[in-house]
Amino acid sequence: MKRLALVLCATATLAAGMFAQPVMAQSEMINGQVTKVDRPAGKITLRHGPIKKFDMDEGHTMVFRVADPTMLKQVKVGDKVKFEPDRVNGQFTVMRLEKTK
Ligand SMILES: [Cu+2]
Repeated sequence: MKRLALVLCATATLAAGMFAQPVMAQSEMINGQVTKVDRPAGKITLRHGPIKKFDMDEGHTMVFRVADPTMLKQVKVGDKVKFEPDRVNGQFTVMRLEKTK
């Protein structure tokens, strides 16, 4: 029985290692440009480059929700940004937003 526990432990460690990869991919920052800011709705429109994890192979313009409405105070139309997109309750959401120069 002791041996079985060891095997299970090794399997769990392996599984944890396998999950480390997607977590890394989640923090990928995407380049974009702000084309619209809708503060009352908590939404931002971004022209963005490819987002592999959403199978968006080509850049385009789309609307995102923001995880925190205060993010929208930091940017205005025309700003170049880096952002971390994710899907929250099925909606494309900006988790992190940084202005770039
Ligand atoms: Cu898109």
